[in-house]
Amino acid sequence: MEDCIFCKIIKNEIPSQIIYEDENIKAFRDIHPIAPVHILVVPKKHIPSLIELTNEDKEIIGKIYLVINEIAEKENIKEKGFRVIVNCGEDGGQEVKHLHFHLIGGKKLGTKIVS
Ligand code: DGP
Repeated sequence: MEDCIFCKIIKNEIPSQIIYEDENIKAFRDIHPIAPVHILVVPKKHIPSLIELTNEDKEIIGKIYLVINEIAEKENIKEKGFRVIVNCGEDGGQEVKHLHFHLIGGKKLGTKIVS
């Protein structure tokens, strides 16, 4: 999608620190990290948000979780643990309207995930 910042990152029109890439998925470091490891994992297909998933996206969402595990291992946070967050819509705090999974770790995270 033309105006989507993550679509531009996917097409390498905007630079990013790429962590993982395959035919359908890209992962890159968040520009405003909230922890030592803060990586965004995104489908290359422009899906605006979680609520716009369709049946045809089932496979890619499953693959995204496997990729998250792979990245967690490479980033050495698999053993100690990490958090995966999907913000959805205005109340959910979603700023970028392209479905993305925050992979956050590398420090002890608070137990309160709602603020
Ligand atoms: P959310 O609030 O869930 O929509 O999170 C969007 C995240 O995207 C936010 O943590 C900052 C990150 N972000 C926004 N623009 C860019 C960018 O141009 N490059 C990178 N690497 N991350 C970005």
